[in-house]
Amino acid sequence: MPDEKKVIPKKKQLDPRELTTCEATAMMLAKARKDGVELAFDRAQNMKPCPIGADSACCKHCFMGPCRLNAKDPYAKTGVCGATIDTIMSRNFARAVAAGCSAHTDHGMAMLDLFREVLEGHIKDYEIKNVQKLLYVAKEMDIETKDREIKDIAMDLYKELERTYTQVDGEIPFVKRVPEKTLETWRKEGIVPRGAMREIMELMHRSAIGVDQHYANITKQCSRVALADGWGGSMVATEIADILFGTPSPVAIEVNMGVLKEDQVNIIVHGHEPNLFESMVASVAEPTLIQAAKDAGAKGLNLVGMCCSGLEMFSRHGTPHAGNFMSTETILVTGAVDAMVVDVQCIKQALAQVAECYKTQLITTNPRARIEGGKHIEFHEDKPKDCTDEIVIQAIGRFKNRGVEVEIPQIVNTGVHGFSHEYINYMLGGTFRASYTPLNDNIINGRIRGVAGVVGCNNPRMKQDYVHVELVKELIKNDVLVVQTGCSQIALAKAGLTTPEAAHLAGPGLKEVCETVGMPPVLGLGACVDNSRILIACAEMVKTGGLGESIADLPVAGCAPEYMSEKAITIGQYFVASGVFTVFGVTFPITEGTKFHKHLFEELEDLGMGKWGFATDPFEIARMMIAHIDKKRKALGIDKARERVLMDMADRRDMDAA
Ligand code: BF8
Repeated sequence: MPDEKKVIPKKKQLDPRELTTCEATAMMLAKARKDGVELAFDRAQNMKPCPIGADSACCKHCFMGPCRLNAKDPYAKTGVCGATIDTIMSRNFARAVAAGCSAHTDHGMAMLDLFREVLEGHIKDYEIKNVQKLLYVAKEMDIETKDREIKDIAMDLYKELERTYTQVDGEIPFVKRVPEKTLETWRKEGIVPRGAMREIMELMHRSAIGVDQHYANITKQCSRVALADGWGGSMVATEIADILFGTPSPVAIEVNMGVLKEDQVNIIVHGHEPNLFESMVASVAEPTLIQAAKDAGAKGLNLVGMCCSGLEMFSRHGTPHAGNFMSTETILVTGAVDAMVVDVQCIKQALAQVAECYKTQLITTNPRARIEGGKHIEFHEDKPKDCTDEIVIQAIGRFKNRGVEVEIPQIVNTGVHGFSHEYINYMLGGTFRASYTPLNDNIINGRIRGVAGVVGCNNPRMKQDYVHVELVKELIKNDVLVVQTGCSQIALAKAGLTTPEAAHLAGPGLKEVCETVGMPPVLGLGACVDNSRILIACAEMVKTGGLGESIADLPVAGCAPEYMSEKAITIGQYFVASGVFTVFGVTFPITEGTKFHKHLFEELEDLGMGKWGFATDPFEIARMMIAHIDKKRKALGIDKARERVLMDMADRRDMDAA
């Protein structure tokens, strides 16, 4: 039983199976209720979203208000200053984009700081693991590599990439990767990012009272900030993590709560920065700590991940993964977690209280993110194991005196994840002719109808994982290859769709390609910052040829069907600005029938970019994405090829039947 003092009174409660399709989460939600412990699922039932905020019809950027407009009659009144509904909504949207970009770019800058400190010799526990990637990125950035020391090349790369953040004028370095025509559109629209700090600063300025009061102009700066994330901060985070820790390649992983072991010391790492997790890997391999665990009666140390840093770790090391965003509280209900270690982003504050109920220590490690009730053991990159060894010692102490009932749902699923864009290149093209040509050819000949990115969070306003899984099933059934990042891929891994065997659920064309190559129809590409890998894959598809001249020409679409974070809004905006039709589920912070709505959902496409879409039903989302892919196929003149392939397939079926 949990600590009696922390028992929370019961309120309105829906059946767990109405709230999640994850069986382990449902089991632990039921247990939490039995134990009288309230979770986010329950709080969401008992707190309706603010209806004015949900329509983005409230302005609180000055203190003459907050001003409330009526979404049902949006132009009937304005704020005290005269701000219209369009100004108010675009300012609110801008602040979300700025916050999301700040999260990813601060993460990316932290990775770059680590890179510099390693190069300068101040940090000795990490090193450049992937010289090949370093040279590849350096060459792309026009850095001389011939006959030079690796360290000198790396330092030049550091200086070049630092511009992503600090540059006050010019264009961020990774625009070199953007297809020419896409870049032309950005230049025409004045949305090529200079440096992330400058762009975020300008957006915060422009969205303040009395500054930018034209929704279309505010949207331009939103795009500029969002692009500074996707082609800037996030891309740097991905590339530096690959250089320091290795580029992922496909690895079989175990996922779900059954990865916890009752007879071992279970340590969960949940967050976003891979350096903490990398050091945890070193600590749990420490013979003295393994012995200490055994002396405490445990069979060993069991390190597992959750959310995004977990995704980075299973992609690089095959570390087991316990679940996605809406399982981070429920996993504590197992009583089996001896330490939950967190760094930054997507850490629910309530974890501290739930952890306390089950006598688990919630350990914060990052100076940017402390939680009341959590124990803080600060992580310093120059002596990382001081922190992570101490965490292991604390976890062993808790194992010795668990003092709570342990109940682990015995559910383990497997998947194959870790598909970097480099690996897609190699996988389809082979060692000696690595290229995107086979992917493009299969799209042109219609075996693959198009590519969809299905990414992002869980949100307790939706049945956990349901939309992710049904949407992806529908897409692959229609020959759409799915690429994934973030919590979404854990939903699909739990549903068994990230294995090569899942090819039988795909349409005939995609199935044939998957079976020939031996790949799953759903490819996990890593954490949310690794959406940059999807951008690079799109750029490669354009450069390879045959599918148009800009990203906006590609038969691709994106979706975050259960999103909850501001980071997702930023990601959505950078995909839209890059040329991708992007559909969001759950809710969208906007009032329909307004000029700002028309701008985001229609007009951006006329400017040569992508556009936003919104739907909550997975089959409707799939319909919208497939219709868009077909529209692009038609514009490219390859819709006929697809019809021919389908006839071939029908012919083959007839032959088989004969
Ligand atoms: O960055 S998918 S819930 S964990 S925000 Fe968060 Fe959403 Fe998960 Fe990672 Ni991304």
